[in-house]
Amino acid sequence: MAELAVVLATYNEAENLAVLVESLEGLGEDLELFIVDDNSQDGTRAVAENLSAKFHNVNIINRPSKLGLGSALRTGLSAALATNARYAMTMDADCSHDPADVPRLLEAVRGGHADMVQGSRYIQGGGVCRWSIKRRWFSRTANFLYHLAAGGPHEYTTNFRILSRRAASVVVDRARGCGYDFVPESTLLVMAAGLTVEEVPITFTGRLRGESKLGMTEVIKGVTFFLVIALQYRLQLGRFSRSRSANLPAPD
Ligand SMILES: Nc1nc2c(ncn2[C@@H]2O[C@H](COP(=O)(O)OP(=O)(O)O)[C@@H](O)[C@H]2O)c(=O)[nH]1
Ligand SMILES: [Mg+2]
Repeated sequence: MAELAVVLATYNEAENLAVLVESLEGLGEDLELFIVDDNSQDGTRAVAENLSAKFHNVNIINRPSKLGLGSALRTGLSAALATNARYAMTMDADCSHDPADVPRLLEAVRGGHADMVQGSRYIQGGGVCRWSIKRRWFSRTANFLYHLAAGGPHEYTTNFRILSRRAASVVVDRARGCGYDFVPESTLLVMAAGLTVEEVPITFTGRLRGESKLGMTEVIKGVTFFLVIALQYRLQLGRFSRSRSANLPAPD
């Protein structure tokens, strides 16, 4: 059983995946990797198979079609929980998240003060590179609205995070979002379950190669969906958190 199960959702990441996996393997941490690929058309699957042949801890979950980032992360987190790994991590597979930051996130979660430790761009010491002004503006505005609506952390849209087993179970059991909306929703679910979220500053470097799959429809859908569940969360916090937290698995 590895200490940390890493979930990498991939859709057309053939040019980025090997760079990322080689860096993760070079960290010297105790990892088990799960690549969840949605029938990418650019040869990602072949890259993943080569990596799996090279590294015994690389597992591949092939899905028939593009079912959405959230759906892929949920599938990967379920597989991570099934391994009995102590923690589960998600990160983008396009090299936007620096593997060199993983030990800092891991150190923070090992400290035991939080059930979810996330790499945040929008706290002191964090930042963003290689992003257009427009993309920065969207991201900042969405996070400002999310923070205003739900309180909690300064960032809700980071997919670079480590979850304890009980936080991962909460997310797998309760999240409804299948696309990018899954990311802020899961932060909210972890908070609603009465679990603590800690933020560690990261510099987000933007994708190495290829195109972003985040479209405007996803952005609008994501913001609307979040604001609705944030309101629900605000209105029903007591009921929502207490009735559900009774079913939580025991702490690690
Ligand atoms: N399996 C799977 N992965 C996805 C899907 N959509 C996005 N991804 C992956 O999710 C991560 C973030 O996507 P990206 O396009 O970089 O979004 P951005 O960073 O917000 O621009 C990348 O690793 C993508 O390959 C999907 O429908 N299925
Ligand atoms: Mg990206």
